[in-house]
Amino acid sequence: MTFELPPLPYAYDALEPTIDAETMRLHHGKHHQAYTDKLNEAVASDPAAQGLAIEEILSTISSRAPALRNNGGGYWNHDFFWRTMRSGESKPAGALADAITRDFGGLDQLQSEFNTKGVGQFGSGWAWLIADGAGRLRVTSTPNQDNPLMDVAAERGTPLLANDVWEHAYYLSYRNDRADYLKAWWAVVDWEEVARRYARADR
Ligand code: MN3
Repeated sequence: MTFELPPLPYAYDALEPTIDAETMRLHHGKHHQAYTDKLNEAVASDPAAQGLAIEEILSTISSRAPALRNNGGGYWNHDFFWRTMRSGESKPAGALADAITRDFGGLDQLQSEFNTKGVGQFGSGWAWLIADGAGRLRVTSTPNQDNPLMDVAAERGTPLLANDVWEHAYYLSYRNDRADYLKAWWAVVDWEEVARRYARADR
């Protein structure tokens, strides 16, 4: 089995001006492609990983090679990230909106906590909104290409939403201002997709 680069679900310029087309072209066509290629190399050299779904590899990553952790994470995280976004603003609704109010007090508080996690992640990594086994929402962050599916993650759960805080995600438009990028990014979050993920989460 070979992993393939998933196509972007929209055009490179669809998220302008929040995320510029050149960043999207490089991020998908170069970075995500490289994680995909290196994941395939890592799987080819590890018989124990062959034939497994990417989620199975990630949930047992503590017993696997670092190349699978870095590139399997990079492969999965970016596909999830592209599908977290869309052109045009949306807002949380229904059961997801109720859970946000219950667990954070409201959307403003969720966003503020998430942005703080993203700014506070030292070096490269990701900020996440996850659901725990009881359906409660939490904000967390991971270093490098780790994610909350991995058995090495400090906080595990079902990922609902993620933002990439590696410099390659924002440097062309935002330079070194990660906080500014995190604040602006909410304009392209696809809350309908987040709600679908929440509806499917274990609880
Ligand atoms: Mn990235």
